[in-house]
Amino acid sequence: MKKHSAPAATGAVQISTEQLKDQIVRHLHATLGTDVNKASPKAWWRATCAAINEQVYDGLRNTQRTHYENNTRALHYFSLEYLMGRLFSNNLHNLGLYDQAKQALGELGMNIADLEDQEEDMALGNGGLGRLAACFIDSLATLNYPAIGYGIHYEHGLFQQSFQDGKQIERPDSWREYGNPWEICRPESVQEISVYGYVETVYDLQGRMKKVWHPGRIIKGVPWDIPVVGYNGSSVNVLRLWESRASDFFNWDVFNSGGYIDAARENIEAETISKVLYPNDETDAGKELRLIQQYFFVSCSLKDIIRRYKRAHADDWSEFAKQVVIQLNDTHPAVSIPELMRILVDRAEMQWDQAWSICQQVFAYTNHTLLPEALEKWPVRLFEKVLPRHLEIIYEINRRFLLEQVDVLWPGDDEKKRKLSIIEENHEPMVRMGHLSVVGSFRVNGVAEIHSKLVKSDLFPEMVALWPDKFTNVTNGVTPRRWLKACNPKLSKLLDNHIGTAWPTDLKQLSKFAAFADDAAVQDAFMAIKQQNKAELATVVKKLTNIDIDPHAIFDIQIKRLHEYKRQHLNLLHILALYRRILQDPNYDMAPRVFLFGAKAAPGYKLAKDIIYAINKVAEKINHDKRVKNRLKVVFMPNYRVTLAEKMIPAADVSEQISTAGKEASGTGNMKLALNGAITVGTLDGANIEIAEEVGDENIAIFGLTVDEVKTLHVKGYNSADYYYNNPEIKAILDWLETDYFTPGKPGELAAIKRSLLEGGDPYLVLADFESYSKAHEKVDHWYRDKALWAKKAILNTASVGKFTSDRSIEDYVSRVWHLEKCKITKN
Ligand code: Z16
Repeated sequence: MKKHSAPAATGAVQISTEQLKDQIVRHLHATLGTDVNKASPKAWWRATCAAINEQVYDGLRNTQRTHYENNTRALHYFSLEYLMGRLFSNNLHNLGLYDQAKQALGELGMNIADLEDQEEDMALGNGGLGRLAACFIDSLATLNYPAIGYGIHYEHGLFQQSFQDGKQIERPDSWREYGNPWEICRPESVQEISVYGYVETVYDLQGRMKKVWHPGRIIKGVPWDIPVVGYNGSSVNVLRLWESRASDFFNWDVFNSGGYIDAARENIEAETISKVLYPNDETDAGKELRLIQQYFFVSCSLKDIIRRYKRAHADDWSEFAKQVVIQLNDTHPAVSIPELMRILVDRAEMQWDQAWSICQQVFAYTNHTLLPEALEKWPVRLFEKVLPRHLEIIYEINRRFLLEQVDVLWPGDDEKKRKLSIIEENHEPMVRMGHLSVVGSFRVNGVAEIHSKLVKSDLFPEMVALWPDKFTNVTNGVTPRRWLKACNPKLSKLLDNHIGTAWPTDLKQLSKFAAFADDAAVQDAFMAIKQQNKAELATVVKKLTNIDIDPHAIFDIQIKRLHEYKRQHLNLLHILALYRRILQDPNYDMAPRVFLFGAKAAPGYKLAKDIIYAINKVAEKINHDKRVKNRLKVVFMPNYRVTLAEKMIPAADVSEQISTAGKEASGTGNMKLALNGAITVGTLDGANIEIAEEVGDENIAIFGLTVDEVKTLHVKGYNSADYYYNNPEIKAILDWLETDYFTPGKPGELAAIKRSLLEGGDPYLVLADFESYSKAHEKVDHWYRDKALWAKKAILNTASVGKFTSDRSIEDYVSRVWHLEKCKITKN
């Protein structure tokens, strides 16, 4: 076996273990007001965070000074969501101090893992889109790109999930109830923003028309900065999150007029804006508060950017588009486009054409979904009430677009105008945020090859005809620092020993590991690590669910938001099929399997909650059925979140990526699982297609209809009942769900799933893909029985997915969209 000694991380922080111990103890005394012999684990955690922050803040100061001195062009990432998880071990790893901190704490009598567990997840996001933003800001800092993330400082992140008799219960997430050691309040940078009111048309002395917005409400935005530490002591960038407060100015007014109670009420209303994250992924809630959230953070952020720009350029706007690029993470921040127009035209008194030219050089838009129910539309009526001036500006953007673009390419074609108009003219007129984003951006990207193709062909074909070069692809990625190095330390060590230690920032290096795929000793080491990770997960499962699972069984994992298109119910039907086969044939031969789920359902999504309930009820029955003889176990992990993902992913044998082809834009869990050596059972959808290309057909179990076949089937007319009547196994399983077998004394409780698949027409083609899915699982079962074969496939998965580092995604954005320069940070 080739050995590489780990070189001292080049840019890593230099500090001795003794110094680190001293810092921790000093913070225990001076920051926490306690002592080594009586400090709680929480106090130890906070003291250690404070010690870590001493190193972080050095990097932060150096980074901000270097960027300022070099007058760098910077990327501004606008996102309603950042799913950060915990920062303790992440910051230590990126500073190169994890092992040292572990040692220091050990010598102080503390276990680092216990301290890590003191931290609440920072869950300011729903799922893939929010976690992508978190991986991207990690990569931006690691690659030394000047960048800032802007978002909302939600008081409550994504709800906490528990189960009561198998049903999802939501409780509020109060992640910072007792403070958050990673954030810095910056009162010197507060902003004020306006909403509501009316627009007045006035004429100046030269007779020029001007629009004056008289706002109805003024709200204060208070910024909280979270330092984002690059790997190996590179840059420390900032995530700036805005918290809403009542404006002092406005409150005094009401207060003085004697309206004390009214003032208090306005306070509450202002603070409501950043109170809670909307828990819907991929459905447009369409609520007034949500629009205000979007506008609030966008307006604060643009004013922040402009304030910084003006420090160097005063009122000279000519350099603005050279210094500033803004990435819109989905359409959620698309109101940025009319807001920047308003600032330039109404405030800076710029000509429309010049302002529009700046906008079109500054904004770029990432599309994350094709699902119609996720595409944001705001009723014109609501827009007018909340942002009357912005609606006028959108009308003007639209007027010029239809006249100068659409009518030029398709003269007199009203049908084209109707389809392309930013305003949907129906019974209730709506503002189409996707159209606005495409029109206002210089680049539009999808998040995987197939998805970007479908964005062009199915979502915006006419926009492509107008601007063919506007559209591009950037396939998603994940940070290997969190999703391999930190979460799977044993596998990381094995990789260090065989391929060297450069892989965390150069993930293509993993391909060198392929040379060991047939090496029996490496196979054994690899599988022994998987076995240990599974044993550790089994302990977590026992603690959270009281279910005993066997670490020698196949760990088959589906972790993602609960959605019909993600087809957790297809997985469930297959589990029922296996159970039924076992009951019908007591000697049914299968490698023992544990099916693990992790998923939150949007609180208002009835069928998603029904599916959770069904999985829990089926699990209860199967797990207690002696006849199963431990061949089958089903576990629904409560409160799936980043921290739980970090424990499940390293323990996965099988990765379930089973969306209906064409529906999952990319997926990123698929990448994390393959990176940790899980074999994918998946459809040819999203990034699965690119994973299959990288790992090779023999190292992935692909099944189901392709995108083209799905389209053809829908055109032909899909009749799910055919599958029900023609496949006795499907019929038996669906009928089973209607009985009281899984819900004793309460027949029909699980019938909603059957109904959606039959009367509901099975819009996601679950029954059409069932047989092929079942076959794929039989293949996986056979592979697993051959230990060496499985080990080889698992190793080749880890070795082949270097493409899916978020560092590569960021480099793609830089060359195709952002055109940034790296900025090496100097120390002083
Ligand atoms: C989200 O997480 C995604 C799309 C969307 O419209 C809204 C939310 Cl909250 C996901 C996609 O479903 C997933 O395929 C993709 O990998 C992820 O965004 C990141 O691009």
